[in-house]
Amino acid sequence: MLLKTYTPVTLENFGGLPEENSRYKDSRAVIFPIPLERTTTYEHGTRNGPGAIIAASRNMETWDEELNVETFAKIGIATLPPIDTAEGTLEKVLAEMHTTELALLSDGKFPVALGGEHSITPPLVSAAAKKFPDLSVLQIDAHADLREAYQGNPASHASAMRRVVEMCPAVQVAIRSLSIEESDALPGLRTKIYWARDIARAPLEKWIPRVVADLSQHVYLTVDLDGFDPAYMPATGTPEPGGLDWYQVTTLIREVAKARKIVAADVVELLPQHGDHASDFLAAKLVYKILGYVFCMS
Ligand SMILES: [Mn+2]
Repeated sequence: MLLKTYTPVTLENFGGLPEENSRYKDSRAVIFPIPLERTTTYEHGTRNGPGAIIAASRNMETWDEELNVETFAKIGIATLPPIDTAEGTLEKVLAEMHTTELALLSDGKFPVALGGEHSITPPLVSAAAKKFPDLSVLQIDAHADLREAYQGNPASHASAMRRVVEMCPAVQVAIRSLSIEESDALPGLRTKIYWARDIARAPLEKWIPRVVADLSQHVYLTVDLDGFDPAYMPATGTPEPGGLDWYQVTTLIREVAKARKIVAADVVELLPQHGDHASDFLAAKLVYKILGYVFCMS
């Protein structure tokens, strides 16, 4: 029985939302925290990403000044408890993610997975591809992540998009780092790359409509936060110079949401740093913006 004698602090949900706006049953969006960190190769700590995003989101203004909407009040945003990624084999954890994503989509929800490392994306995409056979994937990332395997592991973060393009076509935006092996493999892979060097200084109207045109009707969105320039987003494990800024990324997502149906998303690779709150807030606001663009533009 619930005590009624005091006002409880709300649970650690995204946005610090009241219970009536964060019930699973009534929410169209569901935050799915996945603190996976198994194959990280450089700086560690991305397991703390989901917690930092949710903590920042609880101090975020929930009125969207661009869309003139209180997004959460219109759609409801539920937050699942983080999935236990520390116990069991990587295969078991990936299978649980896949099953959960499939269940969320079957319930008609819009899942936003919070990473954690980029290895979470393939099992989520495979769930979305089961529901939406014409699915394509829009990836914003510094890294192509197209290695056949990395350090002997085909489920590595560095192979995430290789697994994805085995399932469905991809459009990769802001890419500026790949290996010779990936470069050689590119012509045979189902992917279109928008190199950071070609778009970072180009007018938005020169490239965003082309990205939209390359996507199918149903789109899975994966944002590796290192797609942003490290000046805006220093808190990642493998930062690369020469990335995109806030308005480039959000305008791209807005235009895709207008012309296509984004059916699920993930935001991955935040590596929270002591004293750097800006990165956590950027990630939190990006998640909220994605929901605004997907649900509140018409
Ligand atoms: Mn990356």
